[in-house]
Amino acid sequence: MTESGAVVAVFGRRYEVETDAGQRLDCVARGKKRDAACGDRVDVRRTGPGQAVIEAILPRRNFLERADPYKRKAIAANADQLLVLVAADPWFSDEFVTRVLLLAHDAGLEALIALNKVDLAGAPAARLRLKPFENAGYAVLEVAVRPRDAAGEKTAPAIGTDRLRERLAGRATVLVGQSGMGKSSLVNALIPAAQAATGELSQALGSGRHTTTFSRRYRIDADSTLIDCPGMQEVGVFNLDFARLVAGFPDFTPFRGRCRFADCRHDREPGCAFAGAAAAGHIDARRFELFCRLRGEIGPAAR
Ligand SMILES: Nc1nc2c(ncn2[C@@H]2O[C@H](COP(=O)(O)OP(=O)(O)O)[C@@H](O)[C@H]2O)c(=O)[nH]1
Ligand SMILES: [Mg+2]
Ligand SMILES: [Zn+2]
Repeated sequence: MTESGAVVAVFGRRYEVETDAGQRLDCVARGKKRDAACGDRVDVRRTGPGQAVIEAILPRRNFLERADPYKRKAIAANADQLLVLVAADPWFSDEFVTRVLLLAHDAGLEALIALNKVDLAGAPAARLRLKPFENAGYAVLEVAVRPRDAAGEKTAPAIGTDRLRERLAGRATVLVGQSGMGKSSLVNALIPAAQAATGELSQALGSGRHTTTFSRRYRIDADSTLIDCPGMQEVGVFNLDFARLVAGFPDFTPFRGRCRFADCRHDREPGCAFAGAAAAGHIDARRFELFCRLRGEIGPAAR
């Protein structure tokens, strides 16, 4: 007998499935079913008390994944949007942000950026670093999910979380960010029962070093979920091809089809409209630089 449910956590090769009857099962998967991701609808068959095997992954509305030349890695399935968390401190990588936004676009997810820790002195520099993304049309929300008070000790009330909650309401959101940006703190602010291990805690437990793939879907309310993907450091885009890479830079759209050569790779060819637009400041120079870097990394996209 099989039962249906949803994958609510992935730890390496173990999957936690919540059945439609509300039971949590510890599951394993074989073959193709190993790329089950948080948010997947699955059929499971029980093998013992609280244990089951994933028999089938049901058709997906969408699938967010990353890839390097050797391996594709599932991130989440059936989500509505992606939330990239960056922070005023430590310094975030705009390349990381560019990569995840690209993957989200390719998977058909909406995307938004949240700048956390705006209580810290690094906020103005971080804002400046996000300008190209705002200009490209991405929404940027400012938050401080776990601000320090003046003494730098006790935690002060969170800032901006109400607006963020509005953006998450009624939707399935994938949360990504480099480590230290405040993902666990955000999860704890939105879902008090979550008790995700934050920086200090995971350091205290000495777990800062181990890098088991791990993602978990949290329920904010009856129709809003948040999928936390803490272990994501490298974001390969090898699963994209050239056309999909170009499509993933919405701010370049006005210049598409305007290059001298129809098959322009936007790589120093004469009459390249992208390069021209970047030189003239119509396209952000940094965005174009990152585009050029990623162009060297995409694969043949055999799907
Ligand atoms: N000042 C300040 N610190 C924060 C804020 N949010 C999180 N932090 C701190 O940033 C560190 C990393 O947070 P954590 O949630 O573990 O980040 P994660 O690695 O993305 O899960 C912790 O020491 C948090 O207390 C904030 O809004 N303001
Ligand atoms: Mg964390
Ligand atoms: Zn071109």
